[in-house]
Amino acid sequence: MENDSIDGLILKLHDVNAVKFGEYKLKTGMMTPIYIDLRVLVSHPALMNQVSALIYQRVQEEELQFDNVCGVPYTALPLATIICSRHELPMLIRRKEAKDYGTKRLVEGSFREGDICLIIEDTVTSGTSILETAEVLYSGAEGAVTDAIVLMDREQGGVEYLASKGIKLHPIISMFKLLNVLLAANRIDAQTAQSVRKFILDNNTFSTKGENGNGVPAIKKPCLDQTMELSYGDRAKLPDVHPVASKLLSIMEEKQSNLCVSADVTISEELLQLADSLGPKICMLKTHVDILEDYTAAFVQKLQALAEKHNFIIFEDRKFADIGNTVKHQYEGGLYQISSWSHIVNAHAVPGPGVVKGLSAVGKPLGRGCLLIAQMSSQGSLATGEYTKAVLKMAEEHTDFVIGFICGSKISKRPEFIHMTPGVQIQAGGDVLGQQYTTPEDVLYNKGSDVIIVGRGILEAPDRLKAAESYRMSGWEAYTKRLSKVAQ
Ligand code: 5BU
Repeated sequence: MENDSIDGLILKLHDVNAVKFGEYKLKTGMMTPIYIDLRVLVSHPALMNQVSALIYQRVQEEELQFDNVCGVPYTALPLATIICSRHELPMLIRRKEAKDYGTKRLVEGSFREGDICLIIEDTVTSGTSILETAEVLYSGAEGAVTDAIVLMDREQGGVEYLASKGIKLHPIISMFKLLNVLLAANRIDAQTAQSVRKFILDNNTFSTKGENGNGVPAIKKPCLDQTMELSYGDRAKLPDVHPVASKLLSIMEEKQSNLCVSADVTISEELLQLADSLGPKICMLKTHVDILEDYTAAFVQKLQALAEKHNFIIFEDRKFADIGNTVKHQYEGGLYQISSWSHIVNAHAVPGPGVVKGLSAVGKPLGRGCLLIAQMSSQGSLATGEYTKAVLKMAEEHTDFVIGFICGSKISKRPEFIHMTPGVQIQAGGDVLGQQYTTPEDVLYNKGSDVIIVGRGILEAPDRLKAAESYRMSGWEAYTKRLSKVAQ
């Protein structure tokens, strides 16, 4: 599903007052700082059509199999009607009350035993309305409802609750996405977005401990000693943070980007062109200068000028791994004179602390920073377990030069250290030479890393700029979601 069309829809929903900020009471009795009122949609036919088309698009993308469609009354009922009419699908209507004359049916429309019904809903908080509809439809017959599509998921546990009842919920817009789009468009301020995020995470309605006895998922109590994770901007201001780390963290906050592009191209002109076009989307550009066929000193000058113009950090992924004296020469001299232009370099810890000392002798007076390779993204990497722990210890002993790690997941709780993760693509998988990919969401939200490093995910995309924006957006969404996560 195209990100652009979802973003546009979110703004339109805000235009027509379907999304409101303030103090509202939900059906469950819970007070909420954000209210989603999609009943207004019926007054906006173009929007009705757009929403119906997006729902149907999801049906096709997921290749959902079903015999009938039912919209949860009332808001989703006309949406289901449009979809069923346009695509000639049989529909069912659920009555809210059984009529007191005639057949007393709760469901209108014909269905046979064994039929599967797709449910369409406008907003989900806990998921109970969908479950109730599913129960009414086939008098609770198991397996009769396998999937439901919802326009707006408040991300308060509905997906998990329905999954526990055997129903897969497919949300079109999630709360965190909505907040990020409205924030990026200056429709809401950062404080509002943050308070809503906190509310959503504190008020998850799904508890794995079970239900409260009447079919309503138990409300998980927010813990009292919750601590919020520091934002990139706050970490930039910590008293002990290294100047290069501080600069990078400030850029990340300002540009709302935790994306580092790995510019693995072999012609310098193409690299410069990449840096110029993707510059506004990234916090950092990673190079392998030794793969360039036409490296010149003039090239690095141009690259430095672009880093200034677009405000990004340069990271030469040199992976130093020799004795201190040798890496000192490799860093400072030779053809590339890396220390003169690259803000950050990285090193393997395998030679022992001498490698850091050698690099530091050159880089520290220039105000440069270094990342230690604690883990690698490649299959069968030996940098695991005790080795990773030893790398962490080495970093802690050299905080005047080491600013963080290349790693798969967060390995240090020190907020001054920055965790950067390569092997990232929108779809998990790998290449034929052992590279392994995880998603931005997994890296930033689940694994707690700070920066995603993306090469071919962007370089091989038909539209590199569009791909970079899509990685930036998903990276930022995952980070903001994590930021509000209550510490366990
Ligand atoms: P890719 O095209 O997104 O797979 O490129 C990943 C880049 O990150 C590439 O330049 C690698 O050299 C670099 N990399 C990596 O993939 N895995 C690692 O563990 C380290 C660096 Br360290």
